[in-house]
Order: sequence, then structure tokens, then C-alpha cells
Amino acid sequence: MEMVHAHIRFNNLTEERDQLQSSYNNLTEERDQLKTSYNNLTEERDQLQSSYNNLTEERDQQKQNINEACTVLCGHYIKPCGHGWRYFSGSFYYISSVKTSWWNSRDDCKKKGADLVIINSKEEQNFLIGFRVIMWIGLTDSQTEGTWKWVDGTPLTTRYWDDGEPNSAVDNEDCAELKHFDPEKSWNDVPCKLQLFWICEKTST
Ligand code: 2F8
Ligand code: CA
Repeated sequence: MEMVHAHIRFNNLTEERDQLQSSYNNLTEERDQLKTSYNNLTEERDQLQSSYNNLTEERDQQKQNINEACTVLCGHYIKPCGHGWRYFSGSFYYISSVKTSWWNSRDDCKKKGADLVIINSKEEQNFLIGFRVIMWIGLTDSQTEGTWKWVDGTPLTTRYWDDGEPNSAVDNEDCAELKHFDPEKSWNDVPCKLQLFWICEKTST
């Protein structure tokens, strides 16, 4: 009986050893796979980092090219330099040195291959305020009273009207001016025949 028990115990231990051996082999294999994955990920990360660096360098170069193009444009075609086209975030901007109505302003921009400015971001709004000039922007409700549209036909979504504006206060105010230099409370509607400076925008793409 003792012998039989010893035999069974031996068999159990052998089985247990084989199972442990098998677990050990599996763990070793798993470890090797993880190591390979880790190496692949490291390589991939290095490649991405390298791509990122190249793209950053390319972007900086393009920015530099655009600024140089702007300087050339200023230096050769517009006088005095600084009152001509200015570059900001993908567009060139031109501020007039005389005043006229909204419609005449728009015609002038069109002759220049541009249009009155369309304000698409807070950054652009801040950029425009920086000029400290009261000027026409490319916003009107002359088509349908109360429905403000940009000159490219897009409806107005983000607004920077002054408090109480637009109010069409006197004499049908269908055109928008950038009047105040507070980023959030800046625009006013006035009659389109008013004589104001204006700003054209030409996208650089
Ligand atoms: O108080 C706001 C109001 O001020 C003027 O009217 C008195 C403006 N008109 C002109 O600048 C011509 C209004 O557009 C403006 O709403
Ligand atoms: Ca008004």
C-alpha cells in the first residue's frame, strides 16, 4: 500500500513539474514577444519623431517663404511699406488709406483680386483690432434684413457685435464696421453709404 501511494505521489509531482515547465516555456515565449513588440514600438516612435521633426522644419521654412513673399510684395509694389499688404495666418490683408462706402470698398478689394475681410477666428479678430482703425468688414444684411452674411455667402456664426448691435439704428444700417477695439464687443452696423476705411483679404492658398 505504501508503495502504491509513493507511486501516485511521484506521478503527481512529475505532472506538476511538467505543467510548471510548460508555464515557464509559455512565459518565456510571451516575454520574448513583448520584447519584440517593445522594440518595434520604439522603432515606430523614433520614425514618428523623425517625421514630426521634418514636418516642423518644413512648416517653418514655408512660413519664412511666405514672410519673404510678403516683404517682396511690400517692397516692390506697395508704398509706403507697412501700408500695403500684411500677412497673417494664411491670408494677406490690405488696409485702405482713404475712406469710401461699403460697396465702393468691396469693388476696390475685388479689383485687387481680394474681397472685404471675412473673420473666421478669434485670432483673426484680434489681429484686425491690432490696427486700431475703424473700418469696413465683409459683413452685410443687405440681401435679407436681419440675416447677416459674409461676402462669400456664408452665414454669420461667431459674432463680435458691440452690446446692443446690430440695431439698424438710423437710416437702414445694412453694413458692418469694425468700430471698437474690444475683441468681443467690436462690430457695429451702420448705413452702407457711410465713408470709412476698409480692409481687403486675399487668401494665400
Ligand atoms: O449707440 C450706438 C449707435 O451709435 C450711432 O448712432 C447714434 C451709430 N451710427 C453711426 O455711427 C452712423 C449706430 O450704428 C449705433 O448703433
Ligand atoms: Ca448700429
